[in-house]
Amino acid sequence: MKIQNYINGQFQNPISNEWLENYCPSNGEVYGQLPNSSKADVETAYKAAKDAFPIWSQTTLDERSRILIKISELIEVNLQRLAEAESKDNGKPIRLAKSVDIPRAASNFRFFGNAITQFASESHESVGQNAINYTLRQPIGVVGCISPWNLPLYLFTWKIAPAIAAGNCVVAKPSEITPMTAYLLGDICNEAGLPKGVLNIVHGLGTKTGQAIIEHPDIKAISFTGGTATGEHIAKVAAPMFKKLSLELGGKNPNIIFADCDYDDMLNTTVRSSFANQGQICLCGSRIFVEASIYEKFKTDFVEKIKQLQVGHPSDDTTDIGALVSKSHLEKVMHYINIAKEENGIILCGGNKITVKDFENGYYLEPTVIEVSTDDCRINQEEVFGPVVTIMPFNSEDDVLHMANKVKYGLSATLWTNDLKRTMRMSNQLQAGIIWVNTWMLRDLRTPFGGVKASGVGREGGFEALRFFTEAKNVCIKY
Ligand code: TXE
Repeated sequence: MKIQNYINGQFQNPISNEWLENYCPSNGEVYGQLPNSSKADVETAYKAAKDAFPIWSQTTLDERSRILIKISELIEVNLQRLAEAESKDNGKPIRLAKSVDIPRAASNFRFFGNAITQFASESHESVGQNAINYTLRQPIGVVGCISPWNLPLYLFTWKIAPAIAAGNCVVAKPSEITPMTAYLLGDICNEAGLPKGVLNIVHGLGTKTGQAIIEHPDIKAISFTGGTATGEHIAKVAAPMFKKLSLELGGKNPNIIFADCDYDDMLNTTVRSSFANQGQICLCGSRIFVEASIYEKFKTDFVEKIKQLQVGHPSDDTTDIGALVSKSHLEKVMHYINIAKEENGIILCGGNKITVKDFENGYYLEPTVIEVSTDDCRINQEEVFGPVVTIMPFNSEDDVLHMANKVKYGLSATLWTNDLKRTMRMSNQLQAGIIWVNTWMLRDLRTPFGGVKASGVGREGGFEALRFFTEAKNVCIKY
């Protein structure tokens, strides 16, 4: 299966005719090729986007909205096909792709198709000066969207939908590790009547194709989700050109459990917040802190539940944990498990690669729970991004708050308690962009999404995303 670039509404081979191999994580085999696009391909995509911009930016909100909602509907019509493709490309259980990834990709288009019709700008009357100011929110022009491999179509559309809703034209690059559903999106956009050139999808390596996007002097804004090191690099390249940047980066999120929580609800949700998508979600709660009085009980119950999780082939409906996304990622996660052992972490369950019958070369790993006695160890400070969590007890609110904040990241935090005053105190003081209390990953697309510290800059979601993808221009009229 050969994936092609989608430029100016058409599918094209890379100009150099160079290709990369696409691996299937569940069996370790190459099952297709994707373009190894160069600067020249990015330039072609840029030109298509630039040419489409004058008309698209002047297309009525009603019409833009209609097209985005049509794309959303077509994603729903193609749910099964897209879910199968996502599961095969990424290794995630088909159940998850069907219930989360693809439905949320559809929601992204529907949400921003509706949101753009409600997006309003401000006006300020300068009282006593006989003047009125109003703010225009104008699209930026050609923007770049670069997305990662963990939630491929979901995060790809999370960027593209607001960008085009706001009237921009896009040069987008999905992760080279999971290009398939972005490729399939091209046909859907054509069928929905998205004018050619509004969205251009260029496949290839981050260091080559991605680099050409971020270096392009006329791509004026970059929305990126991925690793913190890559985010740092993008910021350095983009800064001298004064590009607008939205960077959603890594996390090392605390999951803080107090004895007064609703225990069963907490336990079930913590299984999910630890291991959903093989732990490869930037929002996963990878550091679990449990109040000392319930620590031993939690430890026993949690480990028992984790041992019941089924690791298996992603297309099997009973699979809870599929394959990790790539061989090198599996090795990275294994490396961290070894580091934890060297640091005297106690492996309470998991820790080993798994061989799934008939798929012996797939990238499977047991869900792993590690007990740590100190918060300073590397396994508790660095992002692993796999099916690995640590647990440790805490004695007081102050102690746990201190440990929760003592990492370089600040994406999300989860808090389990029924004490309202504690909820308020801790929510105010936790250093994170997103706090969940007595829940996890409950998403309302109107809310601001993003992190602080090394988890990034900027916010996506709702009108925040539409503000990011527009320039505010104030007009002052004296009368
Ligand atoms: O991500 P990269 P990787 C974390 C996680 C993971 C680590 C590395 O800890 O182990 O990052 O993952 C493109 N210019 N997260 O290496 O490289 C790349 O092609 C422009 C957290 O796979 O950051 C891909 O499309 N683009 C995370 C995208 O950036 C470049 C999700 C992300 O890949 C580029 C994924 C460059 N120079 C990993 N280099 C989250 N926050 O959800 C790479 N890219």
